[in-house]
Amino acid sequence: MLKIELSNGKVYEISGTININEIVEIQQPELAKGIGKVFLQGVMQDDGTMSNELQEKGLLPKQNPYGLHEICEHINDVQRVGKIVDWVLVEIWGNFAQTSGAGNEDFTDYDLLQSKALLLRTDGTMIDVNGKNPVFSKQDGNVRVAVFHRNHLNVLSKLQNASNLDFDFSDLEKVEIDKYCEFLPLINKYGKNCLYAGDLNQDSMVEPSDVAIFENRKIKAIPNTYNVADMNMDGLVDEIDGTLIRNNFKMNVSSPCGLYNKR
Ligand SMILES: [Ca+2]
Ligand SMILES: [Ca+2]
Repeated sequence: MLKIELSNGKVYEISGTININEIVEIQQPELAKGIGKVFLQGVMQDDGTMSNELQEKGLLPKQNPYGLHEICEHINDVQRVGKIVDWVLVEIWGNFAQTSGAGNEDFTDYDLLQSKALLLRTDGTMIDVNGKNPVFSKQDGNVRVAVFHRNHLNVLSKLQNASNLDFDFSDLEKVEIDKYCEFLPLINKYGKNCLYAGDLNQDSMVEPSDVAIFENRKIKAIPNTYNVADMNMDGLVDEIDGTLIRNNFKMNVSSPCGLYNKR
């Protein structure tokens, strides 16, 4: 009896005789492992971890909110998947080229090479839907890693070798700084460098249109739902969220990804 476990978790047993000469080795694509860490301002707690209140309330969606294929059937089951804050989106950018007339030449033009929806744990690490460290197809040359969250400002890594991806965004040294923005792309909260809360329309800036979306959502909000305007992720849209977005809006923060975001 031969037992085979597939990457989707299904297990098959094969009985009978297998002719070894008929077995064909499948060529696996080269893979690049990624080590990722990111913190979100809205859910930081004073012990330096993030809240998983949405998960505790059973409000996290099985289908990721970024339109990708990843699904996690048991996302709200702490015993099975651990403490999960929310979904995040990780993109690998490469083939950078200058274009005329724009400012930040290093990422003015690029190819979006890969996208993955990952699960963000309360300690800031990111895992795939099978609970493993994320793995990406290997690329040639240098790449940047961008991390997006549905109601926080995104972040972009410095150029790095594609074979061993490092997107530990708790370390400011690894983060691309926008030379046209007077603020750093991360905000320190409880000792951790965090993504800014408030980019509800995902245009890589926290600006008046985000506040308008918040106000509109607040009026219509149904308690205990998964709502983009719920930045502290407690299941409610109220003035705790409003204060977060207004404080960041006054700072006019933006991300280097912003002007060149291809999604
Ligand atoms: Ca925005
Ligand atoms: Ca809230």
